[in-house]
Amino acid sequence: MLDRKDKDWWKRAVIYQIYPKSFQDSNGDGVGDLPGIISRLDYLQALGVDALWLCPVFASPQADNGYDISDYRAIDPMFGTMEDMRALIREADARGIGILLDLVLNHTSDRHRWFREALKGRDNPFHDYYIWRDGRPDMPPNGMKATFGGPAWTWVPELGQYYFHQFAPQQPDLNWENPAVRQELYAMIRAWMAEGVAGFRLDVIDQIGKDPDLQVTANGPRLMEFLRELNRETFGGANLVTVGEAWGADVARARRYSAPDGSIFSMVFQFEQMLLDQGDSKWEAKPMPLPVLKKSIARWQQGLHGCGWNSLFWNNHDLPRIVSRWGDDGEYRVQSAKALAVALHGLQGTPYIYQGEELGMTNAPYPAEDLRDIESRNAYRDLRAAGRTDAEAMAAIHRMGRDNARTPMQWSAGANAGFTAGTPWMRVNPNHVEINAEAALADLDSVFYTYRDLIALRKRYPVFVQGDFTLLCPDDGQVFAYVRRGAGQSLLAVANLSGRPAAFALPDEFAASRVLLATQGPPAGGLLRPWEAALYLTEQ
Ligand code: TEU
Repeated sequence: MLDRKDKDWWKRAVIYQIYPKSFQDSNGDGVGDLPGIISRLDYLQALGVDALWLCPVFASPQADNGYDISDYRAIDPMFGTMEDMRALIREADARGIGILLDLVLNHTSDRHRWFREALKGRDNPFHDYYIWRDGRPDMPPNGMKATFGGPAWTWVPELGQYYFHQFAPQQPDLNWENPAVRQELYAMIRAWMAEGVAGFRLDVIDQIGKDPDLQVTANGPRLMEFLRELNRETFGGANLVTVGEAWGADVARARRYSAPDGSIFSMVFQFEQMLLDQGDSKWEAKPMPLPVLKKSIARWQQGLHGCGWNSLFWNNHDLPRIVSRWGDDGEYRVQSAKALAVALHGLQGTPYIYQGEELGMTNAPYPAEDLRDIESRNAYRDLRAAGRTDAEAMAAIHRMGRDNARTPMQWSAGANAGFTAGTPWMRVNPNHVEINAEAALADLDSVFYTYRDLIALRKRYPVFVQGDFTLLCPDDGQVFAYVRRGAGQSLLAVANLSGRPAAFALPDEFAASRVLLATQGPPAGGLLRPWEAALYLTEQ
């Protein structure tokens, strides 16, 4: 068990991400909830994770599944009560597991009291909590587009003004230029800290310094100033884990965000690797040769070593399932899920496991009427309007849509995968009869145990946390292999990320090494089986 009082405890931690709506329902309303999470803590403890990041559970009209918050200080009744949250924090803590809350500080719901007040008039004290520009109904201030489609400006006839929203119109952006806004948010964060949370994930945090007149959202002029103030006024010095979501981060920026002086965050989520297989938009597929992915990972590993900290993830609630994306969700599902796990968990940084990843859960190619996500629904409309056929639009959504990750957690082969006794808010993937936690726990060869072993190894061998990074065979199109050296140990990670056998010669340094983990029995030497992966260790 990690002691969260230790400095930088999160460098040794593995964090599990929960999408609360889809994790476990306890009361039969078809929606996951906090008591449901509590009932699954033993499972998470068996896996060995140190903390849980919960996607937003605050009061919300759910236009964007909780990323539209109407009260930051209240739990949405759909998820439970404040008492349930306290019980979750307590029960998780008893198992050595901390709770991370998801802070959405860039925008609120349009149903938040601040926005409803703001709508009452230009002289209302809350009006300046949001970003307004005068104009005419047919002439927005500029052509900025919202992430979920349509313009980023919405007209309010009563005020004769537009408000700015980077996401849906139901998600008006807060005006960070207003010190009162910042102080309200800091006070709210301090209140959650007082409840004993272990840390925070900060949604689209690199957008808070935006300048809509310059058409700049990420990395705006006052961003670093706001981030330092946020740190100082809240979690700075509190030994919490903080991870900022930063789509706009390059290596240099990530170094500043995660600087060892602790002045901003523990780490950020950056998305360079996640953008490599897409063209102009996520709906356009682009081939991604393996060397491109490897070199990108190597640059981040080396770029932050000793002067920053990486987060490691293949999945989250916005991304398609990794076995379907870069693995093989058919014949080699189990083997490819394991190989991808090994490839990621040997790296330096804090690994994140997204619910169901430890089971090798796959994408869910549902028909249009089963789509729940605002982004996918809008994308379908926009792709059709741009001349794509129904089949083309659906293929793009099936490949990249966010609902792939959001189907209910597959606990068992039973009705609704054991997720709910009622009607699930979103359809359960029919493959739960084969892919589920009960089956995984009963099978020592399952993906679950590879994840469990990887988590345990990270705790046991300091090279996982401290080692540097050297990429082997950078141009090999099948094998991802690298060496980590540090703390008197050398770790070799090898993964055949293809469905064909691949040649790989063990480097001399590892001739007398120990196999820490092998996904397909003892490695044969010289030739890797399809999707085979292994970890080797030598100690000086
Ligand atoms: O995501 C940020 C974000 O930019 C995503 O919308 C991303 O661009 C998209 O999924 C890729 O097409 C965060 C949350 O993780 C996401 O769930 C929210 O919808 C979004 O912010 C708004 O709060």
